Amino acid sequence: MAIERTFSIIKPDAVAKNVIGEIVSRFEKNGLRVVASKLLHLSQEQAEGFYAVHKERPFFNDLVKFMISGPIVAQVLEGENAVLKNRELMGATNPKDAAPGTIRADFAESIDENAVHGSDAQETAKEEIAYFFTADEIHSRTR
Ligand code: RTP
Ligand code: MG
Repeated sequence: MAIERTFSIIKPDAVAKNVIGEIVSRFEKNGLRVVASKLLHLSQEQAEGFYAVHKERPFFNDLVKFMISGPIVAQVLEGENAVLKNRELMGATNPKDAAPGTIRADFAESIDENAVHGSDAQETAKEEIAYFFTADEIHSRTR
């Protein structure tokens, strides 16, 4: 199976809860490797740009407000089937629907504050990675 990359955000609620390490540990234990990582506090413009696809949705303003409410961890994860694997580890968008043992079931409080973001397809992963990282900030094992 091909090695893929995906983009992950540990959102402000999870950073505030001090569970960065626990979340990263789940990635590592499940065959995903951190190949780029930065802690940052998004500006409103950065958050609006990242979530531009949701611009017309009713939750857009609240989402942006939440995403700039504190620092986040932006990461590139690499591994077999990385996009899908990360989505499985994250669990459903609404933590109430998330399977037991998933990151959102264990660390998220609500659909608005749901601990993590993960790319939903290989194409969006490429775009999201490029939004946050330059090529020389990514240190692939396979390079
Ligand atoms: P993400 O992009 O954060 O990985 O989450 P996702 O694919 O599971 O969900 P998506 O549909 O892309 O929505 C992005 C984020 O917007 C918030 N949301 N709120 N109140 C609502 O109905 C609602 N729907 C979505 C969530 O925080 C979701 O993660
Ligand atoms: Mg999404």
